Amino acid sequence: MGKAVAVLGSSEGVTGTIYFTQEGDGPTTVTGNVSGLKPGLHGFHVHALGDTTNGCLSTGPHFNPASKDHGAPEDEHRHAGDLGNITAGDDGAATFTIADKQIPLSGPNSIIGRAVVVHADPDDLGKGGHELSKTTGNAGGRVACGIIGLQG
Ligand SMILES: [Cu+2]
Ligand SMILES: [Zn+2]
Repeated sequence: MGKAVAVLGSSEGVTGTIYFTQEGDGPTTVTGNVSGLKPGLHGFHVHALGDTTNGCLSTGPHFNPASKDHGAPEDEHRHAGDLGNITAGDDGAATFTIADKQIPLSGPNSIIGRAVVVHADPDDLGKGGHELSKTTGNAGGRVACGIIGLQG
């Protein structure tokens, strides 16, 4: 069993911890608790770089080893890092479990050492018709992020 964790950092009062587990070559299960969000949907992605020297801005674009357009998690054409949206309740807290096959914890497309990012706005999943829909889902600012590290 592979295990990883990312502790979110934020300049906007968002806190949270995201856990990743993977059994063999199976899907990776992502479980998280994030608080301090505005209620509603928030884009949630793996970004390419584990660099937070300039806050979440320096985590680079969505992790995209296959050079595809942005999409929904269930789409064939998506970035590997496209995990869709998480939903915050009226209390600003989001608790979620996501299973995904494109974010392994080992091998050439491993997400270890990259970053998980929570956005200010909903991810339109590539379908919003905005000029940013096919690259970022027009999900707005990066309100929290954390580097994904292996866990013992
Ligand atoms: Cu993102
Ligand atoms: Zn994307």
